[in-house]
Amino acid sequence: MDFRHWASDYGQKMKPETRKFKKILIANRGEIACRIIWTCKEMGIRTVAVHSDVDRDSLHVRYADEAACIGPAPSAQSYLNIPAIISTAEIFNVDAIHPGYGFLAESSKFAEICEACNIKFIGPPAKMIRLMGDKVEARRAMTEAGLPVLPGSPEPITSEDEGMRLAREIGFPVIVKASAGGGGRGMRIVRTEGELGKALETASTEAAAAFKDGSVYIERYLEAPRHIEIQVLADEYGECIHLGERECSIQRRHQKLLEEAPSPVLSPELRNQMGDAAVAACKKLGYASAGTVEFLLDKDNKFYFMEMNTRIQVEHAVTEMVTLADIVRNQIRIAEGEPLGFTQNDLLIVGHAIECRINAENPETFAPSPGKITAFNLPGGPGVRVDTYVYSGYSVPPFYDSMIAKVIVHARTRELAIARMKRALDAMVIEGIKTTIPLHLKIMDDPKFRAGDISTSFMEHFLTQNGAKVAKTQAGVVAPAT
Ligand code: MV4
Repeated sequence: MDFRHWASDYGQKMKPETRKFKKILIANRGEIACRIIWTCKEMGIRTVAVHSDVDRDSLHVRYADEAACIGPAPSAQSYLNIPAIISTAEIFNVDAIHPGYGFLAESSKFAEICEACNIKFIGPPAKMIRLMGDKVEARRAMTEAGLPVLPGSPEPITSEDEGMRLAREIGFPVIVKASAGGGGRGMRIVRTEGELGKALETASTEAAAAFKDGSVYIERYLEAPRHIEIQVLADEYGECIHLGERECSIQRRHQKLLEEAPSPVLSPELRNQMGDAAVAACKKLGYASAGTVEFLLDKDNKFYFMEMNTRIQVEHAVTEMVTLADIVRNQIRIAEGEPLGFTQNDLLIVGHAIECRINAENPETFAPSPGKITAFNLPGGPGVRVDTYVYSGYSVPPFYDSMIAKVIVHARTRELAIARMKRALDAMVIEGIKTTIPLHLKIMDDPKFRAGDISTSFMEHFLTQNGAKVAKTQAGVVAPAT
């Protein structure tokens, strides 16, 4: 038997009673808080949930061994409230904090405060978070570390003249991006020279308002690329491996709707090339923990570094399905100071996984649809995983991200995974609120999706063809809340 793909069990060798971490605080809510607690339980680690006033009835609070209310509903006063979270960690005497995604997950300041308080931050070193948070610096560091990047400005733009000179050199179309940005905020696509001045100004104003940093830079704009990201795991001793890629091109206004692994278009050679490049760069930089290197892939299958995410991501589950690795377990083990314990050759990618994000939203207008869930049924059966924090009778609060569940399927081939997703979504019942389940069912039947013919423009075309009642926007103009 070939057990290579059970590489994720290397962390199991350490008995719970000899683990470094006895208790972890989860500084998050929703499905990811539940997901982290599930792994902690399997590792024999006690858990402390924190929650806002309106999250008392969330499943993460029930799953945890202990729980504390850290503030009122607005996240600025609860899930982003560093003093409340740190004092809870002190009172409950935890060894480490897992930040999940969003909220404080990519706050270098929070990571630093944790370390200063002798609480291990389950994530990369604070300086890595800071480096990757500055997109101009990240571009420079990754270029030096050997990753291909699109032609662009090596520094933030300081004047329109300088911007024009650079843009002419790069060649139109170009894209103006916020140095402190990411996720699409403070971005402008510029197709002609005449548009550049205004784009620099509006992008900078938007960035200053969103990030308190108005600096912007310019890059060559790729038309309808694929968004492909490489999951990496690195330990604190310089070992690093990749877990293959995720295809994340299907998104609307920079919110991903569904993700899959592997990408329908990557050859094994290109996967190795992108994976090895990501790993080499992480090793050079001294990265540690789980991380994701995001690339844009053009029509000629050339790839370019875009950003690096220093957190666990929503879509990590598709990678877990095709590798059998538990990424949260590995994050925790690495933070405990354990060596990775397995090599690239110990990892296999088996079959195909698809994840559909189920949001409490009107599937035609994408308007939020919070409220009470009056009937609830989850799909099961072979190859189906559901990560959720809601249940029958639960009231989805209006204050946070609208994602209430993730349905992840795994099957031998992409075609079988699509069939499996359809039957899973068909069996899923959520009444009392509107959800994006009907939208996902339509995508599963879309000929282009079924052919794997997708790019970051897929949803615009899909929504136009399906007569969606949503306002169209220039890609890159409107951005989500998180
Ligand atoms: C780009 C691009 C094309 N060319 N950069 C969007 C989010 C932010 N992280 C960067 N983004 C893009 N950067 C260059 N040089 C296209 C996008 C983009 C995009 C990227 C990934 C997934 C969806 C997207 C939707 C629109 C634009």
